[in-house]
Amino acid sequence: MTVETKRIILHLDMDSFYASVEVQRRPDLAGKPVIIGADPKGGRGRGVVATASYEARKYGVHSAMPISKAYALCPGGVYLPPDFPRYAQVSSEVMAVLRETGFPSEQVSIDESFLDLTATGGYRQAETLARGLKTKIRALTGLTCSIGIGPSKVVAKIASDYRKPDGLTIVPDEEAAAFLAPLPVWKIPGIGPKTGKELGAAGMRTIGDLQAGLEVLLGRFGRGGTALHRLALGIDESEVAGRGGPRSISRETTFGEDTDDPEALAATMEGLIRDVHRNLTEEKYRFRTVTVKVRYTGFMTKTKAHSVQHYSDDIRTIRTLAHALLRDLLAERKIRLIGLRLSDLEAPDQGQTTLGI
Ligand code: TTP
Ligand code: CA
Repeated sequence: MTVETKRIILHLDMDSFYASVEVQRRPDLAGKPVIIGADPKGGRGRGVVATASYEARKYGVHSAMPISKAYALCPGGVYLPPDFPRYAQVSSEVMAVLRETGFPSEQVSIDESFLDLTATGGYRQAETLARGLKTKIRALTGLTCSIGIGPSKVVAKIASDYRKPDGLTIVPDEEAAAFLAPLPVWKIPGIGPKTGKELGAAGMRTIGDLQAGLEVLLGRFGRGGTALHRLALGIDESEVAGRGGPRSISRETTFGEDTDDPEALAATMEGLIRDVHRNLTEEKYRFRTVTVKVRYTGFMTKTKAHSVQHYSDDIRTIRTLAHALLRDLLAERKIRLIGLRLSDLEAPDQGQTTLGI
């Protein structure tokens, strides 16, 4: 018979990350609405908002919103272009603090990571560790983060988002289902607008509705319904992978005006190649897969990828593949945006095992 150990999982997420990094190095921006993203060009700019400070969010500005809309909502805001190398640097400082705890950690984005704290022995010890992390990250970087602790990744992630900024939310196993019940269904990672709408049409708006609706979920989603029902109860067996580091490195550029000029496209791609390669070598990673994304006039988007047999950090490999993939994606239409991603990454310390404590 196997005895199931109850796990204690922590999820940490930096608060308004890019914007906070900018405010940190320019204290005169503190308390102001700060918006990071494309140049608004007095309201006629193209491209989107990467993130906004909490002050700017009060105006309704948020990530992925067209920059022109952000400008209409908040013309008095401070608009800054992203400084990716700086954010990558701060991110690695934060992630190093998490790794130094010695507990298994899994970085899931530039500013988010899970830790498996089961070995601390209890929620009280996990809470002490979480407070220590907040203090250390603040002392080192000047930034705040929000932390959730729970019995699974899904609960920890939803809990870290529950009280922001500078939050700490602890949800022990026996409270997980009741904690989740009143929250809207889209708080569950993976439920996008489409599934959210479909669930809403079936009368399911809160996670509690999902908890009580196994029959309906099975009818609508088949076996996927069981998985969704379990997530709604906070049950999620997925493990903290135990490896740090990003899953991919990517950059994209939106053109000021849609273009089909091969030279302009190639020149822009060259810039993206250098950026992702710089980031790759700074992190001492190697990649196996190169993906090019193209968004055509009218928003249709296509991607094409190619994987090489052996891990590489060679800029010439990236260059050859990126330009070839881009050529394959050229169509009769003009292009609004191109992007480049390196994935299947190998971390410098991959292969070494993480010590439990
Ligand atoms: P998030 O963690 O989603 O957002 P955030 O840290 O800015 O704010 P919050 O306090 O709500 O966590 O994303 C982390 C960074 O990733 C964010 O600072 C900017 C970048 N980002 C984009 O560039 N585009 C996007 O659409 C999103 C969501 C994030
Ligand atoms: Ca964040």
